[in-house]
Amino acid sequence: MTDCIFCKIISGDIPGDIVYQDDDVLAFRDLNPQAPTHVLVIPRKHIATTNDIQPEDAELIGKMYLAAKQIAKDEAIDEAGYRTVINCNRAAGQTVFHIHLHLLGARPMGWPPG
Ligand code: DGP
Repeated sequence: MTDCIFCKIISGDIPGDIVYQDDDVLAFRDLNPQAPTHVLVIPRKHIATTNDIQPEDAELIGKMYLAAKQIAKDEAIDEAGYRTVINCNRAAGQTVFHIHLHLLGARPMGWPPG
């Protein structure tokens, strides 16, 4: 999508601090990190929200989690623990409408989240 910030990172039109990529998934550091490790894992396919995920996207969504697992290992936060979050729509705090898995770690985290 031409007006999507994350599609522009995928196309290289705007820069991203990319930490992982493959044919289906891209991951880059969040511009406004909420933890020492804060990476966004996105599908190359534009999907606006989790409400828009279709049955044929099931494997793609699984690949996002496999990428997150690999990145957590690379960042050495896998053993201590980390959080993965996908915000859906405005009440949950979604501001960029291209689904993204937040991978947060390297600090203690409370529950419930805000
Ligand atoms: P959410 O609130 O769940 O939609 O998260 C959107 C995140 O995207 C937010 O943590 C900030 C980040 N973000 C927004 N624009 C950019 C950008 O241009 N580059 C990067 N790296 N991150 C961005």
